[in-house]
This record gives sequence, C-alpha cells and structure tokens, in this order.
Amino acid sequence: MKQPTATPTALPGFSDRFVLHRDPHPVRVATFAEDVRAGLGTRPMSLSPKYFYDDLGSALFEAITRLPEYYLTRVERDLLATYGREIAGALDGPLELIELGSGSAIKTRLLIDAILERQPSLTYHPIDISADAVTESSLALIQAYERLRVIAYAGDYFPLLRQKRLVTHGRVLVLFLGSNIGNFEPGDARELLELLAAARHPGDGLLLGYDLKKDPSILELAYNDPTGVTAAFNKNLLGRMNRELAADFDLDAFRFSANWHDEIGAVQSFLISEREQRVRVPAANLDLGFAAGDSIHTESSYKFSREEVVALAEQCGFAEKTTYTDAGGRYAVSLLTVR
Ligand code: AVJ
Repeated sequence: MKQPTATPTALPGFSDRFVLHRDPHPVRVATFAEDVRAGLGTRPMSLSPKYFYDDLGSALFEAITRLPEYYLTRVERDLLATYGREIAGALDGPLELIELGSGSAIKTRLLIDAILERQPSLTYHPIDISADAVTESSLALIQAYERLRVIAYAGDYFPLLRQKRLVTHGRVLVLFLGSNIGNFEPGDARELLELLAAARHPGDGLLLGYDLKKDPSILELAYNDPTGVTAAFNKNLLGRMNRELAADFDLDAFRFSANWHDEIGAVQSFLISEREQRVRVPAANLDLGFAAGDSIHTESSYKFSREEVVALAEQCGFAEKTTYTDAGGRYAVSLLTVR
C-alpha cells in the first residue's frame, strides 16, 4: 500500500491520536482562478459547488443545517440515532471508519458511540476539502473520545481514492452522508462509487445518505429558506472571488434562485444578474459582461429514489444490505457492502 506523500501534521499532546494529511496538491489559489476562468469564461456560466466551502461558506452551511426548512441533516441524524447500533453490528468487526465530506462530523458521533460499544478502540479517517473544518472537527472528536484515533485528510476525495492513499486495517465502513452524493453529476457519482468499491475489500461497507424525491414545493423551500441563509451561502461565492481573486462583484446586483427540475431530478441553484453590468476578475484574467437575467449555475442537488440508488450501487460493485428511511419517507440511508 503506497504511503501518503505529504508529511502528516501531528499536534503536540495529541500526536499519537491525531494526524492531518494535507493534500500534496492542495487546491491552490491558482486552481480556483483557473476554474473561475473556465466556468465564467464560457456560456452557460457555472462554478463547482466545492468552492462554497471556504471558512465563511462552511459556517453558512452549518447555519443551513439548523434551518427548519432544511430537514435533510435533522432527519439523517435521527436515522443514525435510531439505527446506529444496528449499522455498527451489521459488518463483521472490528471496524475502521472512513468519511467523505466529514464537515463538522456531528452526526458521525452517533456511529462512533455505537461502534465503541462493540470494540475497545476505533480509527477514523475523515476527508474534507476544508483543512480548517477537518482539523477543528477532528480535535473536538479526540477530546471527546479517548479510545479514538483520527487520521484526517484535507483535500478532494477523488485524487485520494484514485491514488489509493488511504491506509486502513481490517473491516472498513465508509460514510458518505448528508446527501453529498446529490452534488455530483450522474457520471461523477458513478465514478466515485466505482472508485470506492475498487479501493475497498469485499465485505467492506458504504453507508450512503441521500435525499428522496418528493413534492417539489418541499424541496424548493429547503433551498429557498425565507431567512435567506442559502442565498447568502451562494452569494459567498461572489464574495470569495472578491477576496481571493481581487474581483469586483457587487453582491446586491445578483439574486439567488433555486428550482426543482423534474426532467433531471435535481434542484438547480443559480445566481442571476439583476441588471446589465461589468465584472472584472483580475486573478482569472476575466472582464465579464452580464446582461440582466444572465445566470451562473452554482449547484445541482440531485434527489433519488431508493431503487435508483440501489441500482446504481449494484452497477458499481455494491450490494444492498439494508435501507433505513424515516416515517415521512423524506430521507434514506442505505448500508451497502462491496461484492
Ligand atoms: C451538502 C450538498 C448535500 O445540496 O443539499 C444545502 C448543500 N446547498 N443548501 C445540498 C446545500 C444548499 C447540500 N449538500
């Protein structure tokens, strides 16, 4: 198994229980500039949702998860609280945990609790694009759990999985929660599941959390909260380009819009120019002309049925063990195993 290349960072006093592997090819500002040049320099204009998650963006997302309209996080947490023990006991242990897009790892504690009831210690491998977010959540976890060791990775999970840089021992349960799979275009979601199955051993597990298709008015409200937090989360992308790429976006000259698109099965989010305007993005060598109504696509949030997810997982090398949904049929968590 190839060793990670970047020198992991250990923290004084926690060195034996926490290391952070920074992506040897971190998302340099250059990459952000390159992606902005590619995304805004062509029509239709779009930006990858991964750029939502700078420090302010991660904090705004945490706020979104507390919105009454955004039920996903709460329902998933309730499912993990109810079935955590059953999930922890479903695979022949002892287990190690890997988590894609770990964020605050608040929900993960429900599974860590259940697993530490069954085994003396646990190694957890969180992966998050934001080094600050993964460091902060990892430190909170090792302070809360003496029997926990954390090997964290800051970076994009695709290169990590492709280069098989995750070092694990024994039976592994991979967590991909929060309906994060919904952010991937169908082809990328398939590639990610194939990479995951290829990187794991038969019998390893994947716990996949995903939002279910439902009445479009409920879906649209979850992304058009009257408090305006989701709008701020999207406008922060413009603010980030102003901060990091010396751009001169006027955030008030754009409005946020999110709508359900039945034909593709996703909520599509956009920032729409309210008037004719010019915007310069020097670090991306861009001088953009916007007409009123011109839009920037910022995110797709795909919604699924259990059948669709299980069919896709089976095509990618998994078998369904159990699927848990809430009484209202709003959200599902499928436990899949590598065939
Ligand atoms: C974290 C990608 C699952 O698409 O529902 C929340 C992000 N965007 N509100 C989602 C998000 C707007 C969220 N995911």
